[in-house]
Amino acid sequence: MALQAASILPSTVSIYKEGKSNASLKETGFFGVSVPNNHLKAEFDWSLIKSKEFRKRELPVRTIRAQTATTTPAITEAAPEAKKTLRKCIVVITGASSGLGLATAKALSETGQCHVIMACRNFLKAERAAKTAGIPKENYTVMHLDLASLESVRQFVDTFRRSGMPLDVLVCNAAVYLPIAKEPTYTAEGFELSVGTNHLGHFLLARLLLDDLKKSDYPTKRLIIVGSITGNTNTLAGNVPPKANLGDLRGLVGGLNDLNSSPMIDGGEFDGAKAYKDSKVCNMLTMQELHRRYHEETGITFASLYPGCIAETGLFRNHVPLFRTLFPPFQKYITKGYVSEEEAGKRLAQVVSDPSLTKSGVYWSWNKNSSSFENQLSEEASNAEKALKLWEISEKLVGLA
Ligand code: LMG
Ligand code: NDP
Ligand code: PMR
Repeated sequence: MALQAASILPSTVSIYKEGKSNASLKETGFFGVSVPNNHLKAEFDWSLIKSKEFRKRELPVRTIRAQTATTTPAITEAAPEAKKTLRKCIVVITGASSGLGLATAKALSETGQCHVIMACRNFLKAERAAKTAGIPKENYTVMHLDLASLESVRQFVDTFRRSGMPLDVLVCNAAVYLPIAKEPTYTAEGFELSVGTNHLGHFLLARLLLDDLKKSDYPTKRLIIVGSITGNTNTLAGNVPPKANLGDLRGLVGGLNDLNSSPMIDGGEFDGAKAYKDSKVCNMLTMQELHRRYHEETGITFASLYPGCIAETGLFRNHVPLFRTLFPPFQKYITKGYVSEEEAGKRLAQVVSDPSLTKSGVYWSWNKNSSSFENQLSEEASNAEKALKLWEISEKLVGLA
């Protein structure tokens, strides 16, 4: 049995049909339906989302019926029991003020079925970025989050909860990359900045927001942590020095600063590029540990991904100008690993809302035809023992244990 968008009522929000296999849902998908955007803009009252009454009130809905593929029934024919109504999906994206995060927010907004919380450290920049990207006001909210401060992470969680909005998807996307730094810099709590921001800030955020995700009544709840090929030493890209390596995590145990031991997880000398790649290994290990601990109990889908080499994003803002000039053509014409921000945003948006990507514990990648597939992680990035150790040390560092 196939699903069809049988009736699109004027004030529509979203479609969903529960209890269908991924295979059948795939045919329609969240992206497969044309949404009358102007209706959404005009008629969706986003203050409904904010209100405490949110869960009680029924938002305007589009209906979809399960039926055989050939007939297109009139709206009135829809049997009440076959109707499913759904509010907008509330998606928190960290670092949505540029690059992948912004492109994802835009792609999700364009479905007309999501409201994005842009969790950003620079409020004005995020507002401007959303405006420039053409994201309609009713499809996003900017909230302050500085992942380089655990206090800010806790404050963000508090602000979000006070907004009264449910949480359906969390996307841990923000990152910093400091390839030419000679000396380490630190987060507010004194952790080396790359691992402190990319891993520890997100670790605390994910742990705290897990409770909110559990409470969501949305049909699919997801927690996504952006990974990367460069953290995976089973690839060519992952073998460009310096290579990721967490070692026995002695530097992390010491608190990632050179007062106690070392700013590097493995206890070695500071290297900004390695710290970034190590942080990506942490992101991928954390996703798997979350999956092992919580997937069965909560039904939440945990996923990571490599969206492709988005060679023109702000991630390379700290690299030497020559690198920033040569890197995009190198990736386009030599490695052929290049993707545009727009394409990468669509990929991450799939992991957020495509009904066919609900498998948990997966590291998604895309092939040359832009089809998603489950990719293999390197030995270290899939080491369950290391994931557990990382989890336990991280929870001590962020004050959860
Ligand atoms: C280092 O900087 C930092 O010092 C280090 O701390 C760490 O951060 C590291 O992993 C990150 O980066 C990078 C440094 C050396 O780069 C520079 O400082 C200068 C920029 C060099 C540009 C690097 C990009 C590669 C450009 C290749 C040429 C591109 C031409 C493109 C045009 C295409 C048009 C059609 O960075 C390096 O590690 C680069 C090493 C130097 C390589 C130079 C030769 C490259 C040849 C490319 C082919 C490689 C082979 C591979 C595969 C494919 C086959 C077909
Ligand atoms: P960008 O630099 O464009 O985006 C990073 C975002 O993170 C920015 O919005 C930035 O905010 C935000 N950010 C940085 N530090 C903090 C902080 N302390 N608190 C809150 N937000 C912060 O890079 P990309 O879009 O490329 O990176 C996004 C993700 O994609 C990262 O996880 C990266 O590892 C991953 N990735 C990127 C690839 C690529 O080729 N570019 C490839 C594979 C993975 P602000 O705008 O204020 O600076
Ligand atoms: Mg890499 C063969 C494929 C390939 C891919 C997909 C990437 C992705 N890179 C590849 C190959 C190579 N790179 C080769 C052969 C070289 C030597 C010339 C090379 C170099 C290189 C540098 C110097 N690449 C880099 C850098 C960076 O500074 C970037 C980095 O490591 O950031 C941590 C980077 C990247 N290459 C990629 C991707 C996706 C990056 C960005 C890193 C990330 O977002 O995780």
